Amino acid sequence: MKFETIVALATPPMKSALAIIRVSGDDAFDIVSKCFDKDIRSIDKRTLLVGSIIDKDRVVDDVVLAVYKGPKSFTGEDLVEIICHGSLLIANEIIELLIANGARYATNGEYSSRAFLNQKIDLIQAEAINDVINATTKEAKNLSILSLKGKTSELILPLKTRVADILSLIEVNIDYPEYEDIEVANKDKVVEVIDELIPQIDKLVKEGQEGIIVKEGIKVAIIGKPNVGKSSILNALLGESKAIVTDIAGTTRDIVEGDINLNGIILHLVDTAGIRDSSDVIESIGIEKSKESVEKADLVIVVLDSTSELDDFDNEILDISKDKARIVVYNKKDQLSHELSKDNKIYVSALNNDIEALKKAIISKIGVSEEAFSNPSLNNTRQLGLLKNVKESLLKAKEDALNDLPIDLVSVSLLSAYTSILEILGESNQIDISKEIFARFCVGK
Ligand SMILES: Nc1nc2c(ncn2[C@@H]2O[C@H](COP(=O)(O)OP(=O)(O)OP(=O)(O)O)[C@@H](O)[C@H]2O)c(=O)[nH]1
Ligand SMILES: [Mg+2]
Repeated sequence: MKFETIVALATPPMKSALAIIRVSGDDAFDIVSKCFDKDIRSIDKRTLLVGSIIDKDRVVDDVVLAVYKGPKSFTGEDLVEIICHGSLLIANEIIELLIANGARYATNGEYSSRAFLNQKIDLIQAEAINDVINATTKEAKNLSILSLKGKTSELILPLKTRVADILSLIEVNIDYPEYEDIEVANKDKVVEVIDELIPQIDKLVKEGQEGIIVKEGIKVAIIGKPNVGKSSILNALLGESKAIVTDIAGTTRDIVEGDINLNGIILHLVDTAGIRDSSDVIESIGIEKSKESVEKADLVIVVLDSTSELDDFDNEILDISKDKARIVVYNKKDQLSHELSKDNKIYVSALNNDIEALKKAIISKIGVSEEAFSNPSLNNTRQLGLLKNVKESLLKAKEDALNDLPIDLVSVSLLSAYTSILEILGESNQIDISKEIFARFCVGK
């Protein structure tokens, strides 16, 4: 397969001391040689060169070249990094020159996809590159770096091996029944292996879900009647007066959003319009949005006024949030005279910035373990979705085995579990599964 030579600016498109232009592909050395004052075509190992980019006889810029001979490069192909002066004019001129000599602009993520296609990285690592760049907390960045280093991929290798073991045993039993020295792949064996794998998958799913929370944070909707102090709670959590607070019921009409980092987890907070019956058109739209934000939230904070009895609106709010992960919080505790510590309710005073109890409740409700911050996990929805497919296929195989279906039919579901495992790693299109399986046996030797 021939790879076209691609070029792009690897540094941000702004004025800086230096800029880096990356050129990668089968003709990278050829094309760069046409624009550089030295011929780099015969370079066969990683080399650093100083020289000039030349357009006809004119020097465009004095540069440093980092030359990587494939496959020992990020993309796995011949790759050159041109370190030039950090003016956009210069960088663009060099890129245009490379294009005029046969390169083309790289599309988004094309360097990583080349690295994947050339099997320098697997799909989990390719996804991690993006995650590292987009991480908003130190914890999220650390997790993504673990994935980039291949630690996440290692998590599913034992699973892959075990399913391949049982699959190949079945295949060998079917295809070579005359082999007496090979273990029999019967129904009990299949059930035994699956029973061993399911708890491991459940653990990976749980850790993955926690990893997603560390990486992406959670959406938290603050809901309640007008005037109970929702916006005051938002402001107290954010540590700034972002939402307008007044004693007029119906102050907040639209959604007000803000993010905080609570113990390493990003909370995407959403303050909403107070829920009540309203004839005001604008307020009514706001109330609809409040109800929608309950649907979208991962966690709902229901705010009640601790100085008054619950009314129909409070009950409606408790009802619409009853199936969600939620925390019910009693605000305005500064106005209460009775002893609070006797009941298990969460009391706060947003007015006095006294919201520690709420913060603690949020942390405990999110329930992310310490390990989720430092251990690798399958932490994106694609990986987790496929992992769930693996589990379903294995359960189907177990059911078929228990129903005494012929073993070759049982193996259909096992094969589908195996394919999903390969898909997690992005290997399903590259590897001939039967070859992979039979590589384990020396049948016919
Ligand atoms: N005493 C006391 N007053 C509070 C507390 N929290 C909020 N308030 C007051 O209650 C009133 C309403 O507060 P907001 O934060 O605007 O209430 P809200 O729930 O956002 O109201 P809407 O936007 O109208 O739905 C304001 O006068 C606040 O100062 C508190 O903890 N104690
Ligand atoms: Mg408000």
